[in-house]
Amino acid sequence: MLVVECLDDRGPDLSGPDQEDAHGRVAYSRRRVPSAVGYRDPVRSASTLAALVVGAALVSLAGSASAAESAFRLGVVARGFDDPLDIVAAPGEPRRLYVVEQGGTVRVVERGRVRPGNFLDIRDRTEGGGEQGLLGLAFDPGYAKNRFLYVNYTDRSGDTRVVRYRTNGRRALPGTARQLLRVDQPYSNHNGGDVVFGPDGFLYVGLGDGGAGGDPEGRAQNMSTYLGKMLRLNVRRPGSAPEIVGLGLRNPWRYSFDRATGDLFIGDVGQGSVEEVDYTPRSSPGLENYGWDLYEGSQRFEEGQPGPGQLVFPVFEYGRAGGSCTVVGGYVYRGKARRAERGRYIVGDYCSGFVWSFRVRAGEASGVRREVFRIEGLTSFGEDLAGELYAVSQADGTLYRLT
Ligand SMILES: [Ca+2]
Ligand SMILES: [Ca+2]
Repeated sequence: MLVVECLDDRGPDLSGPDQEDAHGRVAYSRRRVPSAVGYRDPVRSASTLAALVVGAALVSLAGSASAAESAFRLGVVARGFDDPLDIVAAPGEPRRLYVVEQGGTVRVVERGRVRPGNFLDIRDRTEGGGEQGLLGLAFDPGYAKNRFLYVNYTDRSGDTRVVRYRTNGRRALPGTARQLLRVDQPYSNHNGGDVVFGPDGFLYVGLGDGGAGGDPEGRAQNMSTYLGKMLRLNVRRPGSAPEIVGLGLRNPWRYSFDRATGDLFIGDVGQGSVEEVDYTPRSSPGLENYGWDLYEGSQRFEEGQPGPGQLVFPVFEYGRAGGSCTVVGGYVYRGKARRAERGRYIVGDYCSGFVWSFRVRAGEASGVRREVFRIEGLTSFGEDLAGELYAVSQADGTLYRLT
């Protein structure tokens, strides 16, 4: 029950998140729960003790903080955001950052100052709370000319929508909305939420398994649904069908491509004991099967036959020690401020606020290090045009820079 304690520390009303419905399955309500990414399924199996032991073993592999080794530091860029969930830079705008707020707004930060008003406002289309709301933003690689952006949000029925907007450079124009994807969400949780352009120019949309706990309808391994999948969309052909490029995902809240190599890193949120990062080199011919719900991390979770694709196990995983409970995938550092750190992948945990970094060598994590700082309520990392890294906290509404 470490999981629940983790949330109890930070929010109200965690009682009774799961109720058996008439079909004997766990029903997750649409009501508000206190975290965007951290709506944890209670540890409900008989193997709680085993899970804790596993967690302890894993975290020992995940490294410990050492001031001498840790290089990144945390600095405040701006405060006062309302449930910030994402940080994005736009092509052609080196001095601006865009901060996504869960309730349905996007704010602009320019030279460290938050511009008054909203850049985007879709509060009439979504409702923030729990794992729902405005969850992700991406600018078109050709934004400097075409002014297109893409958002991923849950609509007022709780279903996933990916919608394109055009902007006038100062704000997004509501009348330009064009829907690219809509996916039914059977439960309020595990909606994924990111939208990221790959080096191939496709828009990658990672979807969770639909929700509840333990993927009760077996969606992640079932190729006839988009839930539990990594999709890619051809935004130059609106209306064309998404392509499934990965399966076996539980809730890929944040993922990124290394801007230098094109390799893909996915932070996939675990069920009750293991948080994981999956690594897919750009050279992979696909199709990747990331294992859920047959595996949680590298631990067997359920018996059964896997769906198609090459089974991929995490390059990095950790357990529940220190109050960790929800992985927040980050970025490979490619900035200039800390040259010695270039090539390190940064990742953190929403509940414990721990941040780790490591390199990938020959397909394996090496030089795993826990940074000296914590970011309580960490919801996302971000990268500016120069490759410097940022983070946002839902706990204190702050945009940080990793310096
Ligand atoms: Ca869902
Ligand atoms: Ca996995």
